[in-house]
Amino acid sequence: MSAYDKSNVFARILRGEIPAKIIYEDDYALAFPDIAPQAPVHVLIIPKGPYTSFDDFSTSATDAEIIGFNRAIVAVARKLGVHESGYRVLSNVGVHSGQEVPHYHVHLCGGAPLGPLLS
Ligand code: IU
Repeated sequence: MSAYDKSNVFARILRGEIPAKIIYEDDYALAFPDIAPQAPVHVLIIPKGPYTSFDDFSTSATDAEIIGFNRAIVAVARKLGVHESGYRVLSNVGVHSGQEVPHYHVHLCGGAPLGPLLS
């Protein structure tokens, strides 16, 4: 993966340059709805640091960032009421995955049975 591009759309949301409906925010993460939802609940959770992907984040972020970010995902699931019914957490990495936005993001989907991930 190439160097972090500060002009990517999620970096611009983090800087407040593009409006987003913020669902959750803490020191480590920001969450907002996906503009093209694939499930009744479909939000994106992003770390506040400049990481291009799950791979970059897991390699480069501090332990505190990694723990804080993962706990934020669970906090979002609780806040959205899908913690009991279940949900899916997915992150695309790089070209073959179809990753569109080069700022690490996790898709959190739920609110209904999601079906198999791979078919
Ligand atoms: P991907 O994993 O990089 O393919 O996911 C990018 C997601 O970001 C995708 O589901 C888009 O609908 C979503 N998205 C968004 O919510 N807001 C935007 O301004 C843009 C993409 I560009």
